[in-house]
Amino acid sequence: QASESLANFEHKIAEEQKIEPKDWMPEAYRANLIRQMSQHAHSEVIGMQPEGNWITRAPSLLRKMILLAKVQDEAGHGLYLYSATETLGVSREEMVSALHEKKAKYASIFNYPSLSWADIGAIGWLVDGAAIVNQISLQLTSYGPYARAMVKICKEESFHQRQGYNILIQLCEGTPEQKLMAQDSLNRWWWPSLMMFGPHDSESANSQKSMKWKIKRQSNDDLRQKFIDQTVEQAEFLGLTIPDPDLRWNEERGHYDFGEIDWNEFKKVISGDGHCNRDRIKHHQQAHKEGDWVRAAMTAYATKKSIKNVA
Ligand code: FAQ
Repeated sequence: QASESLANFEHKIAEEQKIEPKDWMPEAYRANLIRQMSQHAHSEVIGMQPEGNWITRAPSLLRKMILLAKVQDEAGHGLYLYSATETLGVSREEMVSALHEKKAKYASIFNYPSLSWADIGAIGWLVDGAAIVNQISLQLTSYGPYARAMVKICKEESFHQRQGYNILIQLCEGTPEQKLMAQDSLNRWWWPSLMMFGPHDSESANSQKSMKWKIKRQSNDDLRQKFIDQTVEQAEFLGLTIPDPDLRWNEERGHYDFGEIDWNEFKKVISGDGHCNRDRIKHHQQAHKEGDWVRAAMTAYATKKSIKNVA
């Protein structure tokens, strides 16, 4: 029976068919998906904080409305992803507790502070830009609910990326001080954006299994290279300089060569010791606590409604 289920599962993976919530799946596949998807959901939600920080200080009503909509979209992405993860048999409470207890990670990038308005441009351009490269690839992931969530999320991220780039175009066409502000943001966000793709393939503990089961479709290094190749030209258009003296076109490879990432910094940030790790978790814990009454009211309402329906 068990070997038949496994053969069926492997056949579906080989044939590019989606695995659905009620299908049999190896426990390690389920656990790996819960790990990646819940961390993805946490990233979307924690990712609201650096931008939320600028809603009250956006330079115009229009920019404020756009930013507000974008941050709300991120909350929505978190919700799709939590719901998709729940189909694997884990509860939202368990996932949030794992985040609060620092057992579950979230994208390292959100532990950097957003210091200027230009950072909101850089987050949209680079952080959403990197997220899209990764998520386009995940549209083809083998788990159905995850793949379908990615389709909608990618469309919205695409709007986010453009709004960020648009902020930077405006700053780069502005005063010399504004252009300097844009360059300063690029200087600070470039390397952390490259870290979003994770460690080198040779160091990536989860990749082998994830690639075999088609949870991941392209490797960390391949996606990072794709992001760099498409972003260099965008920086040139803005007239900004990417802070990497080793960055140059390699005719033979047909890709840009680039310098080494500071992996010590990466490790430090993912182990909880970045600029903002403590603040981000503290803020989430506080907001979660303040939302207690909303959850209690919703539960009470649902109970009342179900009693009425029975009557
Ligand atoms: N940050 O073995 P691998 C967004 C961890 S969405 C923190 O290579 P894997 C939207 C990794 O978890 C951004 N931790 O891991 C937005 C593992 O630890 P574990 C989020 C990282 O899973 C924009 C360990 O290192 N996107 O930004 C990072 O095969 C603007 C070893 O690594 C996703 O989550 C990192 N950068 O590959 C929102 C996409 N990299 O779990 C607001 C889905 C690695 O064993 C504003 N996720 N680690 O304890 C993925 O594609 C993969 O999980 C990777 C990592 C590629 C991130």
